[in-house]
Amino acid sequence: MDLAGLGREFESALLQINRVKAAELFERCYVNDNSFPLLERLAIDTLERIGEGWENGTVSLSQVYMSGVICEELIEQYLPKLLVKRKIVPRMAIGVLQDHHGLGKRIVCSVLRAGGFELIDYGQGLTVEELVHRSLEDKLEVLLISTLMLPSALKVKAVKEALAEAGAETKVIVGGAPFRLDGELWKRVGADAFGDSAASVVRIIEEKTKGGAM
Ligand code: B12
Repeated sequence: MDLAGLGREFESALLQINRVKAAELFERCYVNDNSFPLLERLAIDTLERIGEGWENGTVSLSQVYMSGVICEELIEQYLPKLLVKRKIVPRMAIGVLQDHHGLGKRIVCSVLRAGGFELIDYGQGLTVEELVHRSLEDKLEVLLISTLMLPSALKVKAVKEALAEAGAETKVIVGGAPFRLDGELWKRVGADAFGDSAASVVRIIEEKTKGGAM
């Protein structure tokens, strides 16, 4: 399959807000190997290019917004639905720090749930204080933080420090565009790990928690 060509067609369908065409292309990508990671790649790479188009003035904010909405609808339909056995350890939650880019968080959340993991969804637009308070209240072992904007990503440091001050040993795993663009950023903000996609999350959690036992 010519993934680059499919990506260009998908981008054009999104920019024209053509849901039918976008769905048809998504399905074409899916039937090729029945894998979620490939669909995830198609959505992320395309939205990234659209984001760049917005940055250099060739794409409007409404097109960016509608592209995000359409991708969200499509991904929702294709998320892996095969639940095996629920894993209740580690105690885990996910939230978007400061900003309101919720799609990545939603995907990570759904992929983990589809993989049998229990996790709490704290939602988006959270302050450092809210995130820390809820993590302590829920006695989390793993806190997943998604951020799409650099100022929000830098706030992870404050979350980590506040958790340490409170004596919590919660592992903080981060993801989102700023961490993908700067491969060392997660270390600078004191996170315990970084994942570049939803597909990578299960492996990281298993590594960080030795398969659940902390
Ligand atoms: C769609 C989009 C929007 C939509 C959001 C719709 C929604 N419901 O989420 C709308 C139009 C609303 C929007 C608004 C804004 N946006 Co915007 N947006 C984007 C865009 C184009 C795509 C983001 C996206 O949805 N990607 C697809 C998802 C699936 O990918 P993802 O989030 O990266 O998640 C994947 C991985 O990163 C990973 N992952 C994500 N989280 C986590 C967490 C963990 C723990 C792990 C392990 C993995 C993981 O797994 C996910 C699945 O694979 C990006 C461009 C980009 N390069 O990302 C800009 C971008 C993020 N936006 C940006 C900006 C500036 C804004 C606005 C401030 C614009 C404005 N002036 O109003 C507002 C702010 C809104 C707010 N307060 O939060 C900038 C941020 C720049 C910066 N350096 O900080 C970007 C980078 C665009 C740009 N190049 O300028 N945006």
